[in-house]
Amino acid sequence: MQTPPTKDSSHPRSDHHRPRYHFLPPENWMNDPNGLIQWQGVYHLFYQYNPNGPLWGTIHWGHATSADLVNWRYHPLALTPGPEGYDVDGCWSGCAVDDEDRLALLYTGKGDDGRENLCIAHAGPSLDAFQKHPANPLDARPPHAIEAPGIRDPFIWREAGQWRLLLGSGVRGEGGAALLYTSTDLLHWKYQHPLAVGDGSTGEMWECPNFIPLGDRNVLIISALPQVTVLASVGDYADGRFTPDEWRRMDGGDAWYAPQIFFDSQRRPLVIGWIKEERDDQAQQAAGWSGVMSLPRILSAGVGAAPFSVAPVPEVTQLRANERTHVFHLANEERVTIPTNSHGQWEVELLVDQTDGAFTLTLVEHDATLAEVIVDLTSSRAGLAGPTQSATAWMPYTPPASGPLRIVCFFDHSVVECFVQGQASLTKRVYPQALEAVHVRVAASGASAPSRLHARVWDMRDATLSEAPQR
Ligand code: DQQ
Repeated sequence: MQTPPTKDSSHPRSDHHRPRYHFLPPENWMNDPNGLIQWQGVYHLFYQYNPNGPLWGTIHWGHATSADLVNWRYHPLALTPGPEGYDVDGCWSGCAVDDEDRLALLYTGKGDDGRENLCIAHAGPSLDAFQKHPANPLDARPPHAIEAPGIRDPFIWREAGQWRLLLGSGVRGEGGAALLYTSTDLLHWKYQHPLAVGDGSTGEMWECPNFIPLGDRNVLIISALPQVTVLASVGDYADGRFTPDEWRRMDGGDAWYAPQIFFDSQRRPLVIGWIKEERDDQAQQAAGWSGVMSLPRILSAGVGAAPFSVAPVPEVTQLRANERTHVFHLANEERVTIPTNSHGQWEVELLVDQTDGAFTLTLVEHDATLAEVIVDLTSSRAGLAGPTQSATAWMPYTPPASGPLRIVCFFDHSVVECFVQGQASLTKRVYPQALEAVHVRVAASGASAPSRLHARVWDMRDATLSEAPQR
């Protein structure tokens, strides 16, 4: 069993753009979260990982655990490609389930023939060693006529005494698809039909499908290719088929991808996504690491215009320190700067008493814009712009029935995660040269009355990311 790389390479840690309270491995490349599960009280996060360098390739499953979703321990690598041909080119994304009291990982084996194979591995007693099943690769071919561009990223749940499996795929000439299979033993799978097929506007290939009940409806989440965008729709589920109401972006930025969702023991639907780098390969090579997980978020059924809501888990507040409060009365077209701190780790909460026009929260380095959250109060939508691009997506939110609008932004060296009214998320990467020069500037425009602004700023402590004790 390979162990995760030791931390003798100090240079990933010396990169001032490396986050300190978001999860990431000690070094090298990480992409999708996999196998999210709370097992005997402990949260497990597996992840797509290249132990050989900071760019995508030779994909293994890394493994970490947490008692609180904030502080994590690294464990030995859970899945390593090969030596069998069915996963020799990579152990791609998948999920974790309770297989009669054994932790089982269902994953995508990338075969030496280029095929994507459904595979299963079981944990030994320590949960630090996983045994690939001799029945691999499992037979989960869809009918040939579908001409699927891929079959990957198993997502599994129990229903009516059976296992149900979704594979991310597509139907040639139609669009992305989530294919539905059933099984009684996790080894033998029977193809049923697509749970849902897109009409082409949602991509040709759906990666990483996630499907859960949400309130009294269901929600399907997909990572659409070639757009590389996460879409979700609430809809009706009957007879193994899902009818979406309307596909919407799940995050208003372009950096958040391939999320996975799971229910914890409190029955909270928790979602973690991969926050990609938005700097080039050369910069990632030089840094020695790439990719970070979003803060865990809670998904809930929306109200009004927003069909679902996304908010950070409350556990994150344990990292807050040194609360500062600022109160401003902001005249129309006026802007003020809210000081943050010099070390690039902070959270700001804004309570905004403004009912029309627009409110903008701009992350600036000295005077230069790094990112801009624009809240259109008149239409109740929020967007995320960059220094050279305007907002690409507008996320609807339901305004408070009374009282101020609440905007929360987290900054962690190069990660920006903002949440509007605990409903709409906006995620972006920025790479400032001088962390001490990064501040928040707020402005009101088109407002019919001055707005009152109540701001709280906290320093955020480092999360603890440590090696698991040797057994
Ligand atoms: N990443 C994995 C695939 C998945 C894609 C490979 C999404 O299984 O479809 O690393 O980022």
